[in-house]
Amino acid sequence: MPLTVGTAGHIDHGKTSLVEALTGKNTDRLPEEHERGISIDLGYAPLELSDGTSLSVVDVPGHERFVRTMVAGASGIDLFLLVIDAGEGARPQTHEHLAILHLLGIEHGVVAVTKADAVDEETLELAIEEGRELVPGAAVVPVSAKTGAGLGELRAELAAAADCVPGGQAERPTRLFVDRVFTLRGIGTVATGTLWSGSIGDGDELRAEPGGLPVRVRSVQVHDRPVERAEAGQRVAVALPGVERHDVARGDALVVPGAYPASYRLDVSLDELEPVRDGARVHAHLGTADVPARVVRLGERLAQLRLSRQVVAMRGDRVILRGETTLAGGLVVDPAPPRHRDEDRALLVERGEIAATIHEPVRLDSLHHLLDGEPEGVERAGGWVFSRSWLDDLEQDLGQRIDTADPLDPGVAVPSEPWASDVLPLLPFERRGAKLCRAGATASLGARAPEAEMRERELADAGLRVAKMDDDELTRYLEATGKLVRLGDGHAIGRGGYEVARDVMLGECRATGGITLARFRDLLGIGRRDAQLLVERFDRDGLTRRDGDRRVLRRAATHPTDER
Ligand SMILES: Nc1nc2c(ncn2[C@@H]2O[C@H](COP(=O)(O)OP(=O)(O)OP(=O)(O)O)[C@@H](O)[C@H]2O)c(=O)[nH]1
Ligand SMILES: [Mg+2]
Repeated sequence: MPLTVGTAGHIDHGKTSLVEALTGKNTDRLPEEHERGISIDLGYAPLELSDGTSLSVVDVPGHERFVRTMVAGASGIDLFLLVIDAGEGARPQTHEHLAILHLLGIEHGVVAVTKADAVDEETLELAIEEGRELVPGAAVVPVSAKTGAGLGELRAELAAAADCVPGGQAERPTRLFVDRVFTLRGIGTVATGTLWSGSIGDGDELRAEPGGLPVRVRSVQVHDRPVERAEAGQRVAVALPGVERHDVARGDALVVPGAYPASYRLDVSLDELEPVRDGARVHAHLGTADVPARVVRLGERLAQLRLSRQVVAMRGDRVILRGETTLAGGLVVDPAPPRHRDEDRALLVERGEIAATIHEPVRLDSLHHLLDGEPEGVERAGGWVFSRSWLDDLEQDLGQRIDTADPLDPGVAVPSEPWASDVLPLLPFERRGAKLCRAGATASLGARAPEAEMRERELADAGLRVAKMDDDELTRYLEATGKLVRLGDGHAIGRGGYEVARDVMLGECRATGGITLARFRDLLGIGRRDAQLLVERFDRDGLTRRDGDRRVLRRAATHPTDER
């Protein structure tokens, strides 16, 4: 099983020299690194051990300004190689790096007390003792990169530590956190990174998340050597044909489509080095991503991280929170939680009681990162899951609103939520256009029936005369039951009157090609305002349109069978 080992330790303590002594490769490749004699960016080298263990070494910078780079390098490693200068002993970044390793859950590794050639026996003993106290449980090996002393023992201890690392990453879906992107002539964009899980090979169709950019993988290399497929734990370079250099960046992840959610929020269980207050603004490091974030405390131990960019996480991932210094680690409990400040929910999710967190509908496919298969004890409709009690509440609430709705116009607006079309058929209501009613409900007038009848008679008696309607409820009822036709400005006309007026208009238009307002008024013997209201209604009904001072028929109304 290929594994990645990451260096750690204070600036100038000899990390890069030790990696070179072990692997033969100088991992400082930037000119500035050579000029200043310090590491600035991450360096990589392969290390084959005599027992066949193949390790990828990630060399990290020790400078306090580059701790965030160290975090990017240390995320995803399996083993640590903590380097302590025999003459100097542990210094600030020795402690900070060690704390970060702890927060990342990296338990196995070796301590190298280096530059052994440069100190006397007693000083060396003191440094070894300090190493043992600092990292109980790890082998502490005195070495010299200069003379090569101790390197054999260091290799053996690395092999022994590698044996303790649990496997299992190979079975998970592919996820490669990108740490470098560059362009090679003739090849195009190349991305490198450590393969966290799964495998990657020529022709694989992946997504660069969080952007969701589809990519097709070409020519996979492990430490500059072409391979057919690379496995979890390996240091990988892949060509991405057709992808622009700036479409992918450090912090992105190449993943199997749909296997990991991209999310602006993470629910985490915190391990604090310093108290992290509610609302604190921090940098959240996950994989090679480094994202400004706000901490929303959910209680003693749990928090929701609100991120300024999406990240691609899964349950069990480790996050490092930093301000000026390293503040805390977080174990991801929910990689794509809803926006909430609900400790109970987070506690349930942490315990794996996912079904208990489901009330209103959530998409089933949004849960697959929290559990295998389907949650038990919840209702399902289409792609949605929700609780029985939520559905009962919905039925009750809609029922109540329908019952108190206007009896003349029964029903309530159909809920517009995305689940509506899947969930509403489960309820005993009837959908009529944009309304939801009790099955079989019709408009009824109740106690106002005599009043409505009287109004209806008045309108019928009025014939072609337009009436002002001042009772909105009655008007709507009479309209809904086909007794009147509404005109503009709060006016209406009885259905019979409307039909006579319309027929007169249609007859004239068909005979002469159009009708003026004056002609229409004269033919009906009504006032100018009433005539005006009527022709406006004809316009609205799509029967007529204006043409100079006349109304002419719209095409749909020119044929007699179109009359309604
Ligand atoms: N005498 C002696 N000097 C060493 C040994 N290892 C490293 N050095 C010297 O220590 C200095 C720092 O070594 P580096 O390997 O660059 O240290 P580093 O930990 O990688 O430093 P950063 O990456 O900047 O944190 C260099 O001048 C090395 O020559 C050693 O085993 N013996
Ligand atoms: Mg270095």
